[in-house]
Amino acid sequence: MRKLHRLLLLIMLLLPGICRAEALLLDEITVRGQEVSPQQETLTIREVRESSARDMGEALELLPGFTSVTKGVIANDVVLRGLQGDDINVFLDGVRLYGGCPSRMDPPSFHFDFAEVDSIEIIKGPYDLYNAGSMGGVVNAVSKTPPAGSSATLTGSYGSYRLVNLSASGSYATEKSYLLAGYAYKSSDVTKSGNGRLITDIYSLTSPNRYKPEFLNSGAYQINTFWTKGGTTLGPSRFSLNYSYQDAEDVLYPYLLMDAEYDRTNRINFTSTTRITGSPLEEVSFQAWWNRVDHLMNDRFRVSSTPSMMVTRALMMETDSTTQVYGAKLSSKIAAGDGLLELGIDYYNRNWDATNISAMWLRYQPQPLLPDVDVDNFGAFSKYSLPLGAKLKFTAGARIDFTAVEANDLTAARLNSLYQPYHSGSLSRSTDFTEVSGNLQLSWLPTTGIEIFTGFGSGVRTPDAQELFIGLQRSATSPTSINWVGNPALDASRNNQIDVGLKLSGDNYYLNSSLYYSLLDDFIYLQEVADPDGVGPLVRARTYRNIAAEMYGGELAGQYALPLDLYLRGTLSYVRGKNSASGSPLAEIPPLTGSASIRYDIGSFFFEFSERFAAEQDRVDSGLSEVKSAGWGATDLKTGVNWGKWSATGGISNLFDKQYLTHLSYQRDAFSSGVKVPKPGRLAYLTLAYRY
Ligand SMILES: [Cu+2]
Repeated sequence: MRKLHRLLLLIMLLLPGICRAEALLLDEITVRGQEVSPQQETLTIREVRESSARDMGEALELLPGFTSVTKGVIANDVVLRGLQGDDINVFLDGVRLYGGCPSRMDPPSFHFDFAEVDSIEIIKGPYDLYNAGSMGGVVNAVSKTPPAGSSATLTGSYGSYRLVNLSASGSYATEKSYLLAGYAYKSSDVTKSGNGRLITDIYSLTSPNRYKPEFLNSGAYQINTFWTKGGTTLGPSRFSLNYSYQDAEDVLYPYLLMDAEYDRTNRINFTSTTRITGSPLEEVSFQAWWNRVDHLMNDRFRVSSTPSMMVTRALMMETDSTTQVYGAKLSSKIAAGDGLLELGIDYYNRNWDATNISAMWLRYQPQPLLPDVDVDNFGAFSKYSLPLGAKLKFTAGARIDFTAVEANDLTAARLNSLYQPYHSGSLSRSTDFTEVSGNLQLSWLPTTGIEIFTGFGSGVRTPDAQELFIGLQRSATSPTSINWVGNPALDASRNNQIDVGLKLSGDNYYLNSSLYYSLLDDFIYLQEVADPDGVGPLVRARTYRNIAAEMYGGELAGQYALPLDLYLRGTLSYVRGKNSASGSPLAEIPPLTGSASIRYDIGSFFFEFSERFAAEQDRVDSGLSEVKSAGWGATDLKTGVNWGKWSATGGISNLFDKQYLTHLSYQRDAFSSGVKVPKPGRLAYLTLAYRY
């Protein structure tokens, strides 16, 4: 397989090309400066392609307000303004998609490939009413729709540690119909961090979680993705249907106690849009989708799986997990007065089921880690946008959701013996929520090039299956043992947020600044609870509680075109979180983070020098044993050429081989080892692309 990949690369290298310059950057300045409102962002796939990002979590770090959680070489999880996991929605084409792993090995964005994606749209804050649960914002990747005629794209990257990214896609489109198909392969060996050590080599020589010597320097992931999409127009209606399959094999997660043996994902999405003329009802859209992820993780690569009196199989622990989501949405656009009214209803069901086996008490005890939990959500939304003259635009909307959750495989006996001792009040294996959310937004354009935005939003998200019903009982023999139990009595989290934004733009610059303040009611937060009776078989546990919290911060981003085809760009992000009851800092909050770059770009050639940096984070939650992290800075170089249908980009990230860690770690993991994974050291990469 690897030989074939090298051959493909070589063929692409040797084929000739033709020169043609494109002034992409000035266009981007115009789009960012004028077409996107201050609480929104877009990331073009060009920016992603130029970077060494392996996944969306890393790619989004190019935008202010975004950081990511690192657990290994790939599968970085998206964090927006300090909110992560279910506090934000991460979708592809509006499709709700979840990972199978209870430790977020495979966050939603892991399950599609960059090659499928055209752009990524972001709404920061509780201003998305189309979807349930966009409490902290929404990240929606938009897949490609092919241009007229036939087209094809081939890209190949090769880099340090045998990094390989290959993709091929082709499409054919007539005026009315189109069909596209694509395939992507990516793999890499384990990378080294700035101190020259493999990122798998972070454990002490006595830790049972350390990798067996033969797996320390092995493949870090191997991912194959296949997708196809077709569309047609019939009278006033447009239809599209998409199917994708992804297979990820042997993905290493040094941060956790286990690695993924496989993640297998199937996705189907159907959309239709009907335009109506001569009636106030202008457009009706319908979308229906289904997806499923099968995930298997175990400790086969770790010393903990070494045969012993207790370990009588090839592994000491394993989790087999499956998640499935299906849903539908009906929405409409109606001309109402001088404004536009959008009305819609939607439904989704998510099932999540995971079984853990661990060698305990001299046998392999299966446990319903996620006891076949069904979440059913019914929602209705409305949004009204009204231009008030040429300079003011007012938008208001509301959403109501009814959510029912049931843990089908949680027996009364297990609920009483494992969950109840850690909680007061009588627990049940089902719960439901009725929640209203809404927002008001006003944007004012006093003069060309100035936009002022202000918004107030109240967004909600319901607790997920894991926060409500995870159940993991560990052996009471070790003093460090800790159980994980959900809290079936959790309330939904609510984010009441005020935003103010200012955007300045001209022909050759834009500057976007935003400030926000959030009051979080019933914010779902981790809590450590003591051993309920001080004796076995139960030990202390981690569970979830609703707390009152507040967060505030801001972002600054700008780009400026200098003479001589030089461009300056910079970003700065800050967020501060506080547990209102205890007064202590919230855990997992990124420090002050930023970037600065200078780029020479004439369309056919570019060269960029950039610096990414983060301050020290000393605001930590010591109650969760969170530790401070040091500040850091890393330098990246990128260059590229375009010859018409051909382009080549390459770069070196972390040029000076700095050893650094990002502050975030996903403490909400039942299987986190407590040891952080450093970011990669120096990495070189080269990407060739051919498009026609
Ligand atoms: Cu997993």
